[in-house]
Formats: sequence, C-alpha cells, structure tokens
Amino acid sequence: MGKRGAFIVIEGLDKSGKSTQAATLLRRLQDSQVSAKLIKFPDRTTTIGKMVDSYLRSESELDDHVIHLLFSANRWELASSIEESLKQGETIICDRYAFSGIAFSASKIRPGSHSYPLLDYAWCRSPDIGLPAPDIAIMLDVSQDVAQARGGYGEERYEKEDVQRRVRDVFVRIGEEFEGSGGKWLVVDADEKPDEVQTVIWDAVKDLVKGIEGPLEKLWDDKREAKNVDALYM
Ligand code: DGP
Repeated sequence: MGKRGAFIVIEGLDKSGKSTQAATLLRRLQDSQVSAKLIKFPDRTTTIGKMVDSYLRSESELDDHVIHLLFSANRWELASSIEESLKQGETIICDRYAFSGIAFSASKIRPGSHSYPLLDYAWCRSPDIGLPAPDIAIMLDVSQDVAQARGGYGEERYEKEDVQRRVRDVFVRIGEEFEGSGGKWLVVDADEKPDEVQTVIWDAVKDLVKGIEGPLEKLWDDKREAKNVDALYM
C-alpha cells in the first residue's frame, strides 16, 4: 500500500495570520508537486455551517452548549472525507480544527464572573473525541500588540481582546495535553514576519508531506483505556 497524506492543522488566535500561512503552505506544496488541499473550519457552506455563521455574525442567538455541539458536528460532517483524501495520498492543510472548538468554548465565563468557566473543559472536549487526529498541530501565537497593529479585531462575536486572552490560555493547556497524549504541537511566534513564520512551518512539515506510513490516529483516543475495556470482556 502507498503512503497516506499528512494531516496538518493550523490553529491560532484571530489576526495571527493563520489563513495567509495556510494558503502560502498550500501553494508551496503544490509547487513541489505534492497533492494537497486546504480545508477550513467552520465550513460555513453546509446547513450546520450556515447556523454557525449566523451565530458568529450575531444574527442569531443560541445556547452555548448548542453552538459548541454545532461547531463539532460541522467537523464530523467532513470527517469521512478527510479520512478518504488522506488514504488516497492527499495532504490536508486544515485552517482551525477541534482545538479551536475547545479553546473558544472552554474560555467562556459565567455572566458576572471574571474567571468562572461557563462550560466544563472535559465536556467541551468530548464531542470531538474520535475525529481524525492531525499529524501535527501548529499554533500561531500572536501578541495583542501585534494583533492590534494588524488592524485590530473584526466585528465577529469572539473578536475582542479579553476573549482572545482567555482563548490563548486554554490553547496552552490543550497543547500540553495533546503533546502528553503523543501528539505533535508546535507553537510558532506569529509576531514575526510572514516569510519567517512560513519558514518555521515548512521546516516542521517538510518530512511529513513526503507521505506517512503509519495509520491515521483518532483524536484523544485513549488506547490504554481501550485495552482495559477489552480485558474486561476476555
Ligand atoms: P475564522 O473563520 O477562522 O475567523 O473563525 C471564526 C470564529 O469562530 C473565530 O473567532 C474562532 C471561532 N471558532 C472556530 N472554531 C470554533 C469552535 O469549534 N467553537 C467555537 N466556540 N468557536 C470557534
């Protein structure tokens, strides 16, 4: 069997240059004759994605649990096509994924509180358990000063300084846990010039995009747990 494609996730705060870096990486891969495509979450074109889009633009209000599950459902809608493309040898660059799902929801705080979480961290993680796991997650870390200098945040729901600060804190926890479970999590200083950021990203992915022999892992799939359960039924 041939090698499978690499699954590369790019995460980051708003104004981190994430979409630009993802597009530049795609061009570079295509120029190097690597079969690759770029996908983006939320995918605002599906029926679920349209509900998410309307929420982000503050055109509709939804319970925080409901919107969290819709973001996750939006990823599950594409999970089998991601697996299929990777199996066919195509590399996927994914602009935001389940890590944003946890970071943006688990950073919400209860009204009237400065830090008390509205949604439980483990609860936020659970709907994405079992999604295809990336071979590398690259987190573009931008400081508030540079984000402001890049024109500040836009009009959408989460594009506010205090929200972004809390989201960043949750990203740190997610990265530590992802690494702890054997995943590859790379934090890149996105305050640097775009070319320099791209060089760091390219160094991190250049071997992966030659194709991968090993199986595609599942997100937060605890193999030790599975073994314990199997043992119970032996
Ligand atoms: P973007 O299209 O990359 O600008 O993302 C739209 C916004 O939605 C951005 O502020 C981050 C946020 N976001 C992305 N994915 C999720 C998710 O799964 N859950 C939540 N709550 N927010 C998300």
